[in-house]
Amino acid sequence: MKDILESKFLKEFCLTADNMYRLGWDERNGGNISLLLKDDEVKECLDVNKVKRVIPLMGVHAVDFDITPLIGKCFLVTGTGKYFKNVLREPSVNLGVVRIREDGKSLDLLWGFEDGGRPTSEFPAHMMSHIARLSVDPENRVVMHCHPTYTLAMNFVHPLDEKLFAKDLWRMCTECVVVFPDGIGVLPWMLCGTTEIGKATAEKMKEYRLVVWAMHGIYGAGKDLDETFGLIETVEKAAQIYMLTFDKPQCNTITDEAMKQLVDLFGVKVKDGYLD
Ligand code: 2HA
Ligand code: ZN
Repeated sequence: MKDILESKFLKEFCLTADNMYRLGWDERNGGNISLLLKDDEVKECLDVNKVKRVIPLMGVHAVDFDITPLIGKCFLVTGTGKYFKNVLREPSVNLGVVRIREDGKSLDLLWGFEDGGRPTSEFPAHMMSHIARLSVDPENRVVMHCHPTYTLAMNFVHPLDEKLFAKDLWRMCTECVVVFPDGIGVLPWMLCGTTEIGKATAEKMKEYRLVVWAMHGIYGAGKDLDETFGLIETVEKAAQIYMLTFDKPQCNTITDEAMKQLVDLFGVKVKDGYLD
């Protein structure tokens, strides 16, 4: 059997977490990632009949959402309280592979969390987001949460209106409208780690691949780690330019007309009603 540490998915996961840390998106234990694994990826490097430990689905609260669509699925996920800074150096402590059990209330640990750890406190939000994304895009495999600096900064100085937020980001870099033409969902400040924020995020995820948690961070979803990372990276770049320019006299902008030309050129469908 292949060593999981040599598998492409684990290596990419570790490098992604490391990049996120280096970019300053994941201070301390901030942020979390979950990757839905393909059956053959799992079988190639793990004995699926060997369960190391059974972990309750919820850390503190009772299970109050329906995880049925994900029963039997395996996820590679970051651990609660773990630091992105350490993922690359010590993956088997900071990450785990878990499979959703038949009862919908617990997880089989197949690998990792070697110090007795468990999945991120945002596991419910991740699972609900996977269910929501998979209902609109069967290819979706990644949910990623982090605290990118400029995106957060922008939450303090920009209205949290979804259309205004997306359009101001689109105006900051030419390719933004092409990278996230569906816009960006925005949630008000809410208590994290709860089923409520999980449900609200998942509701937005039916419509958007990006959801801002105001004054906290961002959620991204996509078919692989690169795509999801790239979405958040693009938003963060735009937010940086916004923060560098918003309070200065403005003399140039990217117009709606220019953005229309871009979406036509790249053949993407832009959110209805966003471009005049
Ligand atoms: O897991 O980022 O939102 C740490 C967090 C919680
Ligand atoms: Zn967070």
